[in-house]
Amino acid sequence: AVEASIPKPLRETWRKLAATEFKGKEEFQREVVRHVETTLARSMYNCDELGAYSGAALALRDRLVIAWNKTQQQHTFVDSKRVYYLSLEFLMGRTLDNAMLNVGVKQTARDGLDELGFRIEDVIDQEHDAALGNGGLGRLAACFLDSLATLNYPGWGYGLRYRYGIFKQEIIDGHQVEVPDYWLDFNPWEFPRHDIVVDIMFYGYVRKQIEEDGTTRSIWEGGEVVQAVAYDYPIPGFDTENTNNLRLWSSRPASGEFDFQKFNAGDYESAVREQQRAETISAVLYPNDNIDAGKELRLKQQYFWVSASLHDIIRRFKKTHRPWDQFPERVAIQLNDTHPALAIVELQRILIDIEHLSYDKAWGIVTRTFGYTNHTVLPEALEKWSVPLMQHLLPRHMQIIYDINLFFLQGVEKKFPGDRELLMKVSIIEESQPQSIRMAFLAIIGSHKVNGVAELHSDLIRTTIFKDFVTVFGTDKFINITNGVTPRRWLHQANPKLSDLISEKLGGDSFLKDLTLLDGLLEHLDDKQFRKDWMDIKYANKVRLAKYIKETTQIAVNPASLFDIQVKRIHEYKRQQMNIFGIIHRYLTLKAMKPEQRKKAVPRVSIFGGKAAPGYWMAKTIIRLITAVGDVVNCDKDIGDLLKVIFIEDYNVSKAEMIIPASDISEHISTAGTEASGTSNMKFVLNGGLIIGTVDGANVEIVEQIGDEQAFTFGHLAHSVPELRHQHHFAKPKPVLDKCLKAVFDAILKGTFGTPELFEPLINSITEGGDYYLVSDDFQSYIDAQSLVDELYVDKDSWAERSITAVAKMGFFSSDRTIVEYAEQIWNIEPVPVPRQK
Ligand code: F58
Repeated sequence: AVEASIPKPLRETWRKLAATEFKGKEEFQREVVRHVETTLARSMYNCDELGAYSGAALALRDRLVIAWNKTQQQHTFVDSKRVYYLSLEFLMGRTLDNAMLNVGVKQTARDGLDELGFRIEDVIDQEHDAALGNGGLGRLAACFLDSLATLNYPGWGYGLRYRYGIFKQEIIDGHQVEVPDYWLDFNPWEFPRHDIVVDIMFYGYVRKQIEEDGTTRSIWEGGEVVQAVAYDYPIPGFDTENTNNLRLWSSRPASGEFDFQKFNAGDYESAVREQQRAETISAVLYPNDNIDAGKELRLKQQYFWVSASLHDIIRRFKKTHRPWDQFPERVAIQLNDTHPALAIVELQRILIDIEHLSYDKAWGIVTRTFGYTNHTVLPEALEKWSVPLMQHLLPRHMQIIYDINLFFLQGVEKKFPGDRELLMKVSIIEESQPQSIRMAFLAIIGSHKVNGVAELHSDLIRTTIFKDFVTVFGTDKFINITNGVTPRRWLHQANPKLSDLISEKLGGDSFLKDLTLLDGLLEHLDDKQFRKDWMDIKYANKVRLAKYIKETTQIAVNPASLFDIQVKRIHEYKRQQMNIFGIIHRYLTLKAMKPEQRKKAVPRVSIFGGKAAPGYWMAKTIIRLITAVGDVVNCDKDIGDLLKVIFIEDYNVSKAEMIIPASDISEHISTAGTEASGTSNMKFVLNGGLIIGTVDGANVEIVEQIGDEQAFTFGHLAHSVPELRHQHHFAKPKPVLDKCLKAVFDAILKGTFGTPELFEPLINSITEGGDYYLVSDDFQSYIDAQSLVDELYVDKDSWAERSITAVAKMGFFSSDRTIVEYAEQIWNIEPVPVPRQK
C-alpha cells in the first residue's frame, strides 16, 4: 500500500542502511555468533550442534530475505504474469543444506563452522524435516518450487501450514506405530504475516435478493467464520538471485485469541473449545496415499486453503487496476490433483456474487485461468464428495456446482443430441446413494488443460477414466507432461562426491542447470580411472548407509554386497509384497544349496523403507512380513552375508538423500498401469543405480532414454491387465499358482517366519481374493529378472559402464524440463530475471 511506503526523499538513507549479504567466512561467522548470542540468548558455554544449526540457519536466512524482498519487488514492478501452484502437500525436507548450495555459500559456511568447532554435516543433521506431504505428489510440488525459482519464473506455492506433518514411523516388535510429528518447535524458515489475514466462512444459508435493476443476486451469510493467517517461506533458486515464495495458511478463530464475552461470562471452556475447533482445520495432514477418505474436516481444509489463496491472488491482481477479463493474462493457477478443485467454484462465486460479473463472462475467466494435473487412475483414489455434505458445509458452492454441471450438460446435449448415456457418464453429479460430486470431472470442466504425469499414464487417462471427456472436448485439452526431479537436491546435495566427479569430467557444474549436458560423460566411458572413481563413490555411499543401518538396527551389512532398495509408501499396487516373496524365494534357494554352491552366490542386502497409511491394514501386514523375514534371515548362520533384509524406520526426504545414492538396484515394480509416473525411479538412476521395474509409469520413458541394457524390466504389460484380472475371477479351472510362489507361501504358512496367522490374509488376497495386483502372474518373470541382476553384477567393469551410461542419458528427467513444458504449454508465463546484487 502507498501509505506504507517510505517517502521518496528519505529512500536514499534507507538504501544506505539496508542489510547486505555476508561476503566471506569471517562475516558469516560473525553473523552466526551474533544470532547465537542475541537472537537465541545463548553463549559459547552453551552452544551445542543445535545451537550452531540455529545460528547458521538464521545467518543464512538474513541473506535469503534480501534476495526474496528484491524478487517480489521486481515481480510487482514488472507486473509479469505469475503462476500459483495450489497443492495440499509440499514435502520440502530440510532447508539449510539446500539453501546454502543454491546461493553458493556452502564452502564458506563449512570453513566458518569448522573454525567454530563444528562439522557442517552434523550441523545440517540437526534440522527437522518439513514433512508436509505423503509421497510422490508432495515431493513433486517441492521439486517444482526449486525449478520455478531456478528458472526465474514468477511462481508461488500455496498450501496449508499443518501443525503436524506426516506421522513419524516407529517399528515396535516388527509392527508400525505412528507418532505425531510436531515440526514447528524452532523453524527459522517461516515468516508469519500477521497482517495478511483472510476471513473464511463455512455453513450458513443462501438468500436471494432482487436488485434495483431487477436482477437477482445470491447472498451467502449466517455461517461460521474462521481466519486464515499467512506464513511465508523463501524459496531460493540455484545460482540466481531469484527467490520465490511459498505461502502456507494457518487457521485461527476469527474473534482473535479468545471470545472475551464468553470468557467473562464464565464460559471459559466453550471459549477454548471454539478456539480449538478453528485451529483444528490446519492441525494435521491426512496421512493417506492414493486413497480418498471423504472426511468433513478434509473438505474444510480444502475450502479454507483454496478460499484464502484465491482472495490473496485477487487482492494482488486488483492492485494493478486491470479489468477482469485480463485476469487470465496475469494469473495462472495449477491444481495439483483434485484437492484444490473447489477453487474453480470459489473463483466463479467471487466473480458473480461479489464482483457482479455475468455468469458467462465469469466462467470464461475461470476456465482460462486453471490447469489440472491428474496423478492417479486408481478408482479408490479419485475424490468424491457427498452432495449432502457439500450442501451443508458450502451451500452456495453446491448451487454453483449444479449450475456448472447444467450448463456443461446442455452443451454436451447440443453436440451429441439424445445421447443420454453420455450425459450420465460425464455428469459431475454421480447418481449414487447419496449423490456425490466427482471432483476430477469438475476439475476437467473448469480447466483449459488437463495433464497426466508420464506418457503411459496420460494415454491411460485419455482412453479409460476420462475417455468420455475426450469425446466432448477433443484431444487437445488432454496433454502429457512427464514428471522430473530437481538435480540440485537429488544429485548435488544428496551425492556431493558424484556431483563433484561429474563437474570435474564436464569441466564445470553447468549440468546442474542444464541436465542434458550429462551426456558429455559418454566421452569418458572408456576411461578406466573414471570408472574406478565412479564405483569408489558408489562404494563410499554404501559404507555411509551401512554405518547408518548398523547404528539404527544393530545389524551389520557388508557394503561389498549388492544393495537392492525399495523405498516408497507401502501399497499393494506398488507390490512390496512381491519383493519380500522374492526374498523368501532367494532364502529358500540358498538354504537348499550345498555350502560350496553357496559360495558362488552374489551377496545381497535387501533394503525397504516406507510408511503405511494408519488405517491400511494390508500395508501394515506387508511391513510385518518384511520385519519377520529379516528376523529369521539376518541371524541364520548358513546364510551370513549372502542375504540381509533391512527395514529402515521412518523413511522421509532426508533419509532418501542418504539412501538413494547407495543403491546398486532399486525396485519400481508396480502392476502395469497403476503407478502414474514414479519419481524415485528417476532419482535412483540419476545416482548411478540401475532399476528393476515393470513397464509402468515413467519407467517406460526412463528405459527409452537410457537404453534397455541399462535396466531390468519384466512383467505383463498394462493392456493385458484387465484380461488377467478377469481370468482370476472367472477362468475354470483356476490358473495354477506359480511353483516358486507356492513354495514361498508354504514356507510362510509352515511358520518359518513366525505366527502364520498374521500373514494369511496377505496370501489369501492372492490365492483366493482374485490377486488384483497380479503378483502371481508376474512372479516368475520377476525372479528371472533378479537372476539376471545377479549374473551381471559379477562383472563390475561392465556394471560401471551401464551405470555411467544410464546417468549420462538422464538429462530429460530434470524438473526444469518439466516446468518449462508447463510454462509453455499451460501457463503461458515467461522468466523474469532479478538483477544481481552488486
Ligand atoms: C503420486 N501420487 C503417484 N498421491 O502415485 C506417482 O506415481 C507420481 O509420480 C506422483 O504422484 C507425482 O506425480 C500421490 O503421491 C498422493 O499421495 C495423494 C495424497 C492425497 C490423497 C490422495 C493421494
